[in-house]
Amino acid sequence: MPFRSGFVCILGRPNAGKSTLLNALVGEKLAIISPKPQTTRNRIQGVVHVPKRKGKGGGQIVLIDTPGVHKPDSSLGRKMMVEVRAALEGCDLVLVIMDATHKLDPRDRFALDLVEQSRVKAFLILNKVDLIREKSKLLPIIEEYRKLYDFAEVIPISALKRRGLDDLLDAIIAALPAGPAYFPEDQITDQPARFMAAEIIREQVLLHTSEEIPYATTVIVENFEEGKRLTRIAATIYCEREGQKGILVGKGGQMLKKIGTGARMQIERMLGMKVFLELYVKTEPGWRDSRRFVEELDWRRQLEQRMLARQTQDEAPADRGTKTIAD
Ligand SMILES: Nc1nc2c(ncn2[C@@H]2O[C@H](COP(=O)(O)OP(=O)(O)OP(=O)(O)O)[C@@H](O)[C@H]2O)c(=O)[nH]1
Ligand SMILES: [Mg+2]
Repeated sequence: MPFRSGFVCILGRPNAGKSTLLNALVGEKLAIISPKPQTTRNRIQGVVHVPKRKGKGGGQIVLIDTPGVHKPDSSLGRKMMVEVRAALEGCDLVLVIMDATHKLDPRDRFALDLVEQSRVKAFLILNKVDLIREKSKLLPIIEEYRKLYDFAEVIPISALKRRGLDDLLDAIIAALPAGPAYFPEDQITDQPARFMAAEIIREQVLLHTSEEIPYATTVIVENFEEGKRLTRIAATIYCEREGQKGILVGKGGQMLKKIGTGARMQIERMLGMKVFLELYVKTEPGWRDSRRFVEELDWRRQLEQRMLARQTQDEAPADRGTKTIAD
């Protein structure tokens, strides 16, 4: 039985459970999750190493979680949709993930149009079936979706309760071409720790705030110094208005403290060491509509810029005082 491998894009509307599925299949928390739609803002790669099983060959699945498909109305939204399209490009299979508790509506059609344009083989993944008591209710939903698109497989799952995931893994492996392992066994993501820390902070903001604040907020890690026993991180939470800043800081700094403590504990778990986290809040009016600002949030771009800066530093007779290990 050949070793199979390939790139698999997880696509669907906001809040369908894409990131929950990525984390469940990889077995690590790579993507942040929240009950608020449009949590994920960029594509997130996670590698699943599938060992050989009885009668079944092994393989490697490179999953790509994406922002929820929506019609964008800001630079941030447009950038999110660019990320969705980039993930679709060149993938071997798309998992179209739908919330089985929702009725089909035109926004689902919009998501399916993207798949149709990409001409990639697609599975329909009906998620959140743990919330459906009578399983017979799934059949008409499946019928409706099948009328809209010729799915190669339809698989009901609960990403949250980890139900149906073995069947899903088997079906994915069977659909992939014979090929090499693209990544070594110990690599499960390409995301730098610096970016994951920013996301963990943003998740705490999503958890503790409401209304427009989750959407008007972003986080930039300004400094990430990894020592032997302690990592020092300084990050800024950007919002759009002074009123939002007031809420994020809270009375006597209470809210910022809550966000900071929650984030620090999670980052410590991720890095396996103590973390000293400094958090700042700044206002940047209209940042979601600033193409320049939104572009600068892209960690792939940040990485390139830091590498360029390091090269320039290396070329100059530099003062090598503090070493900043960014990733
Ligand atoms: N009951 C139930 N809830 C789920 C399941 N999967 C995800 N959720 C919940 O659905 C919400 C959204 O989950 P996410 O994984 O963040 O959804 P997403 O599709 O990545 O959302 P965006 O990043 O906003 O596009 C969270 O509150 C999850 O806990 C599931 O199988 N069952
Ligand atoms: Mg997500």
